[in-house]
Amino acid sequence: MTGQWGYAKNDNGLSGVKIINPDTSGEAICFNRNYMKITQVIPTYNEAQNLTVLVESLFREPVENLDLLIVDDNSPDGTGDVAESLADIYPGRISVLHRPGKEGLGKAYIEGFTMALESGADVIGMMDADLSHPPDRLPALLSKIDQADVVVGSRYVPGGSLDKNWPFWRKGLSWFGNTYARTILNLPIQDTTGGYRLWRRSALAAIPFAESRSNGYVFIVELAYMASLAGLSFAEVPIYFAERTRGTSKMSLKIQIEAALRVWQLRRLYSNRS
Ligand SMILES: Nc1nc2c(ncn2[C@@H]2O[C@H](COP(=O)(O)OP(=O)(O)OP(=O)(O)O)[C@@H](O)[C@H]2O)c(=O)[nH]1
Ligand SMILES: [Mg+2]
Repeated sequence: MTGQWGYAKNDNGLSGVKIINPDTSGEAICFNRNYMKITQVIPTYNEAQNLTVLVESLFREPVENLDLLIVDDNSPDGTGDVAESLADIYPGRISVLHRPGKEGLGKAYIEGFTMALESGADVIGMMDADLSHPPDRLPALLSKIDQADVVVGSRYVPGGSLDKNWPFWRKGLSWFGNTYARTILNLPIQDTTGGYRLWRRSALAAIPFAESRSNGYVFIVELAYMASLAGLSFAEVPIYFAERTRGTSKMSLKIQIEAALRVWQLRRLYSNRS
């Protein structure tokens, strides 16, 4: 690199290196992924058996400047303590947000996103802690962040798929829930319910995520809806979604009914605003 250089941010809020070339007295800003600070927000509730493997897998990936923000809702199985031990093992790379009790995925993400933005992250990620979202796809997701505001790890684009051991009816149910949300809200992505996503800082800051009152995974749908209404751009990267092998699912009939009804509510809510 010749000439003077220093850190800079482009219009999208992505950090890069600004090179001032004395020969041409021009400026070139090359935005290099190596200079972006990436904060992956990971909500946990009873994920003590999964968290260590997840963290080790993420840090094995060739992603510079990756740090993790674990948002634990006082899990009875001691996930919060596991998170603290991991923070000691990887100093400066893991923050842990301890919340007093289980309040749902939406509230955990709202607090996590707020903290990640305050800490100056350039890219803010979201993913489940149960290893359903493959850590080794993080570099592929990141490779698209200079092309789109939001990058979605997708089960429903060519190359993406659901757990090969799921019975036909379960795959059908997942496909139905996904298509239902996409059709009713007219979303421009194939995977509307999957929570493995990366956001440019400017994109997350542009949507009113903290106003969401969605609780279960419909929060994920609401975020996509907010992004779509805000005119943000999306890219989808195929992922294989594996069933959790350890710990128990937090999915319940109540959460599924909330999702089904809430999608219609969202449409009414946001059409009244515009
Ligand atoms: N902090 C926090 N995390 C939660 C809460 N509920 C779920 N999670 C976490 O959110 C992620 C996704 O969880 P769910 O959407 O409930 O899905 P799941 O339990 O994995 O269910 P399936 O994978 O569909 O079987 C996991 O990392 C959970 O530990 C909550 O109330 N608070
Ligand atoms: Mg899961």
